[in-house]
Amino acid sequence: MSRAVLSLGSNLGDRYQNLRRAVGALGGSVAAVSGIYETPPWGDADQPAYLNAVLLAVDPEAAPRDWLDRAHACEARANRVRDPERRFGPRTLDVDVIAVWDADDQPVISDDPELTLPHPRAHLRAFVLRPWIDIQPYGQLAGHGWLTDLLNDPALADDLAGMTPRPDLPLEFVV
Ligand code: PH2
Ligand code: MG
Ligand code: MG
Repeated sequence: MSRAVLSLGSNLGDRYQNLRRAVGALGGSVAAVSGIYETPPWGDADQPAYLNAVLLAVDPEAAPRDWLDRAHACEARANRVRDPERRFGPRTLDVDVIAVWDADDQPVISDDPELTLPHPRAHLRAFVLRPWIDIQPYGQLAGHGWLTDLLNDPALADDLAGMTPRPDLPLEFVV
């Protein structure tokens, strides 16, 4: 058994369609999806606004590495376009593995550079934490604590204030 929190982001092309396709590609493993938020670009200001969402996926068979492979497969299906020169630059679809729990419900901790768990910048990113708390109100980020506390950090206040919920763009009815 393995559970994963994945974050979805898009700021190129049909952003909503790109997120819907990602949820569709993950299929039956998707257990919960957040709302979509329109978010100002983080890390590299010179790019369009993102649509972001977070989902919880469950699969009794999946090893941590399988979640990364599935994330990459989603990106490939969305014909991911991205400038390799810009680390935090624009992209059609980004699917990041934020956190994974093992069969005993323990958080997986890993410093593997290809799949660092939990995601090393998740605690800094309102565009991850805010949608995540939609689906796990009592969620914790291993090594950093409760999502509620992280979201109350004044360092995130501006980013949170800049986010707009997009209830006009539902994700939960994707088939
Ligand atoms: N992803 C990035 C860089 N910056 N900013 C926002 N708001 N949302 C993202 O998903 C995002 C970003 C690269 O992964
Ligand atoms: Mg990313
Ligand atoms: Mg990524």
